[in-house]
Amino acid sequence: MANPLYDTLFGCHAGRTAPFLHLADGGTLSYDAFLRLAARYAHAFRAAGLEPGDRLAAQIEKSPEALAVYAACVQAGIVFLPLNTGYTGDELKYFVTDSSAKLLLCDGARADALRPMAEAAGAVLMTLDEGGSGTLSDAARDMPETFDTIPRDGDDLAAFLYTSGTTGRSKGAMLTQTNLLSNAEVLVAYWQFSADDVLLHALPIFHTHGLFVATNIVLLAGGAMIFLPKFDLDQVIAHLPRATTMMGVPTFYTRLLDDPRFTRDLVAHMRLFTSGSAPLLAETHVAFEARTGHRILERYGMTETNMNTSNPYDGERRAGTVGFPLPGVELRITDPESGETLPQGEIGLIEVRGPNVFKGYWNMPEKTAEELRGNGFFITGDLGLIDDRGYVHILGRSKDLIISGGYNIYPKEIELLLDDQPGVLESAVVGVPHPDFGETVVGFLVPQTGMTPDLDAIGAAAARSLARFKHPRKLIILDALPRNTMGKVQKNVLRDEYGGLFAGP
Ligand code: MLC
Ligand code: AMP
Repeated sequence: MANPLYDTLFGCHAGRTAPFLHLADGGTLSYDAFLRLAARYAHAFRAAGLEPGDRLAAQIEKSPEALAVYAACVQAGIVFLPLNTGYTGDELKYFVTDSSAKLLLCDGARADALRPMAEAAGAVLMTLDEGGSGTLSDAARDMPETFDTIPRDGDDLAAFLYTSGTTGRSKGAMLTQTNLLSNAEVLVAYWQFSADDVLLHALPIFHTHGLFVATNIVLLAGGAMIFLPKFDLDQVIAHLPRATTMMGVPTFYTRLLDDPRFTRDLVAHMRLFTSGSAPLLAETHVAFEARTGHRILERYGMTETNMNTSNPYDGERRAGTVGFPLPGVELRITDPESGETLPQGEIGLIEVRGPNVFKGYWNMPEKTAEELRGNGFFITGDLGLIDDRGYVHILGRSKDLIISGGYNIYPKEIELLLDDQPGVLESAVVGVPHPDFGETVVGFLVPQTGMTPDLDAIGAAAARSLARFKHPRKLIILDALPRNTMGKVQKNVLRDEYGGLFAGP
C-alpha cells in the first residue's frame, strides 16, 4: 500500500456522502467533504514549503478543520504535532524549537504574540481559527480538491506527541504509521466498532485519547462522530440520545453522575462507554452501573504506546482493573531493581511490547535507551500486577507524575519555576486527591532565611509561564521539607498530611 495510514483511515472513504461529523450546531460534514478539505490543506502545506517528514506544530481549537489538518498531514507525509491549547508562549517555544517544526499553525488571536518566536525558530506561521477562517483557509481556498497521496512506509513517522518528563523537559514521542494503525485495528475489533456507530466525542484532539483512540477508530470503522468542541455537561446530555458510544476520562463520568438529568433512560440505547487516561475509581464504576445499567469499560494506555490493555467487551468488566493485554501486545511485570520478570500476583513495573510501541524520543537517544529496552519492551513507569484471572491492576507510579482531569503534569517542571522565585529556598510539588479532577497540584515552599515569599506574585509567575491546568491550586509555606535519612524529599508524607485539602464537605 502506498500510504497505509492514509489509505486505510481516510482514502477509502473518498466519494462517500455518509456523515462523518455531526456538529454541535446541528450541521453535518460528510466523509467526502472532509477529505476534499484535507486535500486542499495538503496543497497549502506543500505550497508553504513543507516536505514529507517535516514537522507541523498545531496549537488550534478543536474543530472539523483542525481534524482535517491531521488528515492533510497524513496524506502529505508531514509529521503532525498537536499541542495543548492551554500552553503558554514559553511552553510553545520549547516544542517548536525542539522539534524544528517547519510550520506553526495557531489561532489568529495568538499570531502576533507567537510570530517572533516562530520566525526565530525558522517556522512559517499560519493561522486557523475555531470557525475555520485564517491564513490557512485563505491559502487553501483555491487549491485542488484532490491531492496525490505521498507514499509512506509503516515505519515512517506519522505524529509527534510531546509528553512531559521527570526532569522537567518534555520528550517528543515519535509515533509511526504502524503504531497508530495497528492499535486502531485491534481496538475496532476488540470494542466491536462498525459503520453504524456514532461516537460522542467531547475529548480534546491534541492527545492520544481524543485523536488516535477515538478518531482513528471511528475512521477505520467508517462510523460517525458527534464532534463537540469540549466536554460541556449540557451539550453532552443533549447529544447523548443520538450516540451509540462515548469515550471519556473519569472526570467526564463523575460530572455526569453528579447531574440528575443523567438517567438510565437517557442512555438506554448506548452500547459502550469507555474510560481511560487516569484511574477510574471503583466507586464511580459501581455508581455508574447502578444509575445506568451500563458497566464502563476501562482501558489503559499512554502517549508512547497508544492502548495496551482493555477490559473485555463481552466478558466481565472488573472495576479497579484495566483488563487484559490487547491482542498483539505483550505485557510483563518486572522488578524495578533487577528488571527480572516477576511471578504472577507480585507488584512491579509494567512493561509492554508490540507494534503499538513508539519508535523513541526525538533527539533523546539516552532517554530512549533508559525507557525502551533493546528487546523492544517499554518501561511504562506505572506499577501494577496481574491477578489470578489475568486482569492487570495499576497500583501506582514509579514516575513522579500527577494526572489532573486526564492531563499529565510532571512536578519537576513546576518545582523548577517555584525554586526560581524571590524568597524561595526550595520547593516540592505533589498531587492530592480532588473530587473533580481526580488529583490536583499543591506546591510547598521553604523560604530563604528571613524572607517571606509573596504567594500572589508566585501565582502570577506560574500563570505567565505554565498552562492553567498545571497551576498549583494551593501554595503552602513550610519551615522545611520532610526528608528521609538519605536526604530525599518524602512526597508521600506531604501527600498523606495534606491529602484532605480538597476533600468534599
Ligand atoms: C481545565 N482546567 C484544568 C483541567 N482542564 N485544571 C486542571 N486539570 C484539568 N484537566 C482548568 C480550566 O482552565 C479552568 O481554569 C479550570 O481548570 C476549571 O475549568 P473547567 O471548566 O472545569 O474545565 P473543563 O474545561 O471542563 O476541562 C476539564 C476536562 C478537560 C476534564 C473536561 O480537562 C478534559 O477534557 N480532559 C481530558 C484530557 C485528555 O483527553 N487526556 C488524554 C491524554 S492521553 P479557571 O481559570 O477557570 O479556574 C492519555 C493516554 C490514554 O493519557 O491512556 O488515554
Ligand atoms: P500520557 O503520558 O498522557 O499518555 O499518560 C499515560 C499515563 O496515564 C499512564 O502511564 C498511566 O499512568 C495513566 N493512565 C492511562 N490510563 C489509565 C487507567 N485506565 N488507569 C490508571 N492510569 C491510567
